[in-house]
Amino acid sequence: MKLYSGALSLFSRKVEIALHEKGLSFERVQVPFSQTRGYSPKDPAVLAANPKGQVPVLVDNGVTLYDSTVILEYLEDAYPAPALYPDRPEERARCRLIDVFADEVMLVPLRALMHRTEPRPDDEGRWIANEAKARDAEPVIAGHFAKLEDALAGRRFLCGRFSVADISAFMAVHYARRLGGPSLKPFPALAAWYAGLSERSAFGRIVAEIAEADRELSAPVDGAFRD
Ligand SMILES: N[C@@H](CCC(=O)N[C@@H](CS)C(=O)NCC(=O)O)C(=O)O
Repeated sequence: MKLYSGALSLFSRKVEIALHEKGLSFERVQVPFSQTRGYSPKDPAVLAANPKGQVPVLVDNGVTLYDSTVILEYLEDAYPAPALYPDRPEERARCRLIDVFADEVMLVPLRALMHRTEPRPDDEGRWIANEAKARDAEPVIAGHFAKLEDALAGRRFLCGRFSVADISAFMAVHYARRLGGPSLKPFPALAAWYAGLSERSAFGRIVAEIAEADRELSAPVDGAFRD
């Protein structure tokens, strides 16, 4: 199995956590990335496999797939144990909705924070304008944290047992923290869930690898991982 991945790609790291949780070994190809040039030059294999030219791309048993959500569903079908989706259709659907919430809804305000890991522009006005957008995005992220807090009320995991919903939501929360987003303090259930997942070996390993990639590739972010 081969995974085309990015060292700071939230979606690639989501797939890597799932592969580790399932105990699957894989060859990882890290595509080039820099904070100034983004994902370039593009790996020809990624361009051939994905019309969007994005990572992650998974190649396994003659199947080539893109999009982290599609890849996770394939992994579940091809390698069912341990399961990363609940059993009951309603719970499976809920789990998929949380995955979409993390990937597509939480990502929107998170994007506004991403300029913080880029080198500070010479033009101070540009930095101030970017930072104003980031500040506007922070309460939106806190609102998303509140939704996860509600979903976690009285539960250890988001969908009954540990699932893809936890992986996807963890990645969005982790990126918010990495990018100096809102504190988890007002959200005790979310904070406990986040701390508990961080102790799983698959998560701890990826969190450490992202931190190492940040030391090499990213500008330090004020307020990262506060509280
Ligand atoms: N919905 C896709 C999003 C993938 C995505 O946005 N990948 C980013 C890295 S996190 C990428 O390759 N960006 C490069 C580009 O868009 O050119 C997924 O879940 O895999």
